[in-house]
Amino acid sequence: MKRRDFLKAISLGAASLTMPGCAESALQTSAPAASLLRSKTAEAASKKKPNFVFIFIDDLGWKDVGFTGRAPGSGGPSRYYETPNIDKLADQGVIFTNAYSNAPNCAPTRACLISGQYTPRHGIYTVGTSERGRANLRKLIPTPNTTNLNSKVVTIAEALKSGGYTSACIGKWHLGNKEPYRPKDRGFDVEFERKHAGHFSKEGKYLTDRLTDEGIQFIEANRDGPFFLYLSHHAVHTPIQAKKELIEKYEKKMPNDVHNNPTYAAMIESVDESVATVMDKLDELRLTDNTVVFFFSDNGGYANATSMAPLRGSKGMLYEGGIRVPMAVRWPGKANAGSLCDVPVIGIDFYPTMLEMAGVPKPSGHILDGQSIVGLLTAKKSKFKKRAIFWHFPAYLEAYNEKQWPWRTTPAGAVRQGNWKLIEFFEDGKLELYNIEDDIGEKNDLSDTLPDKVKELHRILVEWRKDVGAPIPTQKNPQYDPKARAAGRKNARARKKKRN
Ligand SMILES: [Ca+2]
Repeated sequence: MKRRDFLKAISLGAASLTMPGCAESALQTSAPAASLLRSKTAEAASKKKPNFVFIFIDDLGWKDVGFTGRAPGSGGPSRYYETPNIDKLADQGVIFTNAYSNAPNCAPTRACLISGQYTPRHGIYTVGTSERGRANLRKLIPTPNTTNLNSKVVTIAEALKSGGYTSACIGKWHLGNKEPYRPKDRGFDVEFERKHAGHFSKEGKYLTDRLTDEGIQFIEANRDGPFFLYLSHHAVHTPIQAKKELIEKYEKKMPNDVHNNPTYAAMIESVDESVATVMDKLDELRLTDNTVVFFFSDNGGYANATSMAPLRGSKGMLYEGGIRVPMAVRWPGKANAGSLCDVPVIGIDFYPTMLEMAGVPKPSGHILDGQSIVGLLTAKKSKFKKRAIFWHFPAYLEAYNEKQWPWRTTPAGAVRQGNWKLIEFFEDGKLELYNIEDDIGEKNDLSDTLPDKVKELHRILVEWRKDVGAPIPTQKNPQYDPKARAAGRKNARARKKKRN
């Protein structure tokens, strides 16, 4: 790390730059975090069921916030985006440097989070149809997709309700908008969703601010708790739209080769302001000590607006840029504030985590595929069992720029165990192997040099697919035309040359 980046990272807080491991590796905490940790009210609050505020950002890339710049190999925080309030929140909790969404796009990640189950259990593999892109470029017939979360699934809101919680879904749901699939049909007492396209209402109100207002109202109304606020922002998803005054601020700022879109930077700053507003409200109502705050994104960033560098790829891919996301958890008096955790965790872990924190039993007959991360938060790391984590994406996602052409992904699956990651592409059975710790950018495919490791990981992946009943597309698509693929590539190259 360059000295300039090192100093900048240090100035952001007291968290470790290179410390591996979890809560037990915490360094000296920053003053506000330490005061939270020692707070007497926190001790009193620990006897009550905690409130949950889950701040969920749509398409927020791994390097779109400052705090992920503390992860080893990240190259430091963005020099363009500004997220002081999100970084402050992260410093008061545990930063997870290897946190993953369950899928590289919106709906499946949300279905996994709300159900606590991997995608094959509920069948929500992608957004809309799995047959995206041009038919004559698809070699296989992909697995059909489901768009509504099955009513038999016990949602996290339903499980918490049995423990006396009041819940709100504010913002994006994406798991069915008709009865019986709406949030209020699925255990949420309060729901609020925008009634307009884009990020501005007819009256000019910015959506991030509107959702924040609704979240604040819910907190105020339920201050006696326990409550679960699922604050699911539409930012920073397309359309890239932001408040004029913030765009102007970033237009005056020096861009760099990876982050340079003033409107996108302004969208991120509005999210940062939202986080500040919610944290201030918790302080004002004296709820901070008894409220667990989660910060998470549903998939990697949109390649035409941001960059996850040094990670490879972007939203829609099983490379790290598509699935590794910013994550922090603040749990005053319990979580080891100011620490980094490098143990891989994934979206399905939130459900069992919240149940453990709340002392609410697991719903009977409902399979939970994740593992509670309470042990990782509280320095009882031995409580956390080593395991592999998996992705199953038997669908096509079309490219949205020429660099990706023709696909962001073809049907694929992946497994991560320890530092190793294997990706399997179902069209041709291709296997790619990466050592994520040594090669965060997935530049060196080690599948030829380490065939035994490939075999070991592939066996784990195959066994997992059997366990969860994951279908693999094998049927050839009769519309597939290899010539169309070659011609399309040639045309794309020609267009690029003409532009240059
Ligand atoms: Ca998304």
